[in-house]
Amino acid sequence: MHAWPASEVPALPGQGRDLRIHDTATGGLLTLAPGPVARVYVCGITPYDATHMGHAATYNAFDLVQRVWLDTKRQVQYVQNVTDVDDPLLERAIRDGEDWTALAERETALFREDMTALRMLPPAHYVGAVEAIPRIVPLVERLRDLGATYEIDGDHYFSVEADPHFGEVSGLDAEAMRLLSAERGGDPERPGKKNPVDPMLWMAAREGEPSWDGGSLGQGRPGWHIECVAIALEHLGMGFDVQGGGSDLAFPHHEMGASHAQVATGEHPFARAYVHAGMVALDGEKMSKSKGNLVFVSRLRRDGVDPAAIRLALLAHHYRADWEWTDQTLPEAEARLGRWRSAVSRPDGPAADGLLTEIREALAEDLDSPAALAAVDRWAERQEVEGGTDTGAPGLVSRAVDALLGVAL
Ligand code: 5CA
Ligand code: ZN
Repeated sequence: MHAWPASEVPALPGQGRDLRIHDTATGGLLTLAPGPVARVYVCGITPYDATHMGHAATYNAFDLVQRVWLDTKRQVQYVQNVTDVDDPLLERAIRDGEDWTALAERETALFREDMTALRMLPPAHYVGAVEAIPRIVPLVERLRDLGATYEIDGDHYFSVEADPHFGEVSGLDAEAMRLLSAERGGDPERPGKKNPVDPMLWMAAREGEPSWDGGSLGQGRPGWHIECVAIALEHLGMGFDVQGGGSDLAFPHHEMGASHAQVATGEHPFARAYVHAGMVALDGEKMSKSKGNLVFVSRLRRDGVDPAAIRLALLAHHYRADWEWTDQTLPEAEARLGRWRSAVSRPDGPAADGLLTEIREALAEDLDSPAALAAVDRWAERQEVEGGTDTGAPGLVSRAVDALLGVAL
C-alpha cells in the first residue's frame, strides 16, 4: 500500500553523532553502528479506530531515531506494517455493522493524514498484512518443515521450544509470559498446546470470517507476529538495526517475532536493538482503543490545533517514560510553540551553533527530547531578553528544529 508524503528534512551544517539507545533485550544503552543504510522496522497500527496520542508518541520516538541517523549522513530504510486483518478489527466491524475492509481502509487513510500533519517521515515500504499473505504462507511452511510447528484443529502453532534464544527480548519468566499472553491476543488456556504461550502462525478459516488460500496450510488467515516477520525479512533481512514499537509489544509480539525469524533463517539476532516507547495514559489508564479513553490526533486537528503544537506536546516527554495526557499538556506546548516562533521570526539573534550541538547531543543520548526542548527554550529566552546580532541564527534554529525534531516553525 502507499505510505504518506515526506516532509523535507533541511540540511544542517556538520553532522550528529551515533545514536545510543536503550535496548530492551540487554536492558541497557547500546551505541548503534548502522551501515550506510540504517534499517528500522516499526510496528504499524491495527486500523479499527483513529490515531490517538499513544500511537503518535510511539511513532514520534521512531521518527526521532531516523532524524538522528539522517543527521549522521546515513540513509534510512524504514518499514512499517498495517495489521489490516486481525481479531479486534473484525470484532469492531461486526459491532458497527461495517465491512471490515472499508473500516481498515478508512482508518488507515486517516492515520496517513495524521502522520503527514505531524511531519512523521514515511516508511519506504508500508505493507498490509493482507498484502503480505503470499510471503507469510511460505514462511510458515518453512517453520513447519523445520519441525517448529504443530497443529490444533487445523490451526498452526509455533513451538517456542524451537528457538534456543526464546525469552531474550523481554527477559520475562514463564508466569509473566503466560499472563501477558492472555492479555495480548494469545490463548494460553487452549487445550493441546505444548507451551501455553505458543502463538498461532496460521488460523484455519472460521465461519463468517475472511480467509485466504494458505497452500499446504489450508484456507485461513495469518497470526499476528508472523505478519511483521514476513514483512521485515522481505524488506530488511536479518540483523536489522532497530525493531520498534510501544512497550506493550515487547511481549509477546517482538519476542515471538524474533523467535519466528531466528528459527526460520537459522540466524541470530532478528534485530540488533529492540526499542520500546512508554505508554501514554489518560485519566490514569493506558490510552487504548479497547478502553476508549482516547485523545485523537484527528480530533485536535479538526478543532484547529496546530500539528506542530501536538508534536511539541509529544516531544516534551522522554520516549521511554509512561506519561499522562492532561488538560495542561496541549496549552503548554502551544505556549512553547508561540515563544519559539516569535524568537525565530526576528532578523537576528544570539549565535545558535552551540544550540545545534546541544540538540544533537540530547537526541543521540537515548532520544532525550525534553533536554533538546530545554536547550531551544534557553536560546529563545536569550533572544527574548538580550537579543543578538547573528543574522544566521534564527534560520539555523528553525532548520535545526525542523530537521531534528520534526517541528515546523
Ligand atoms: N498492529 C499492531 C502492531 S504490529 C499494533 O500494536 N497496533 S496498535 O494500533 O495497537 O498500536 C500501534 C502502536 O502504538 C504500537 O507500537 C503500540 O505499542 C503503540 N501504542 C498503542 N497504545 C499506546 C499508548 N497508550 N501509548 C504509547 N504507545 C501506544
Ligand atoms: Zn508488529
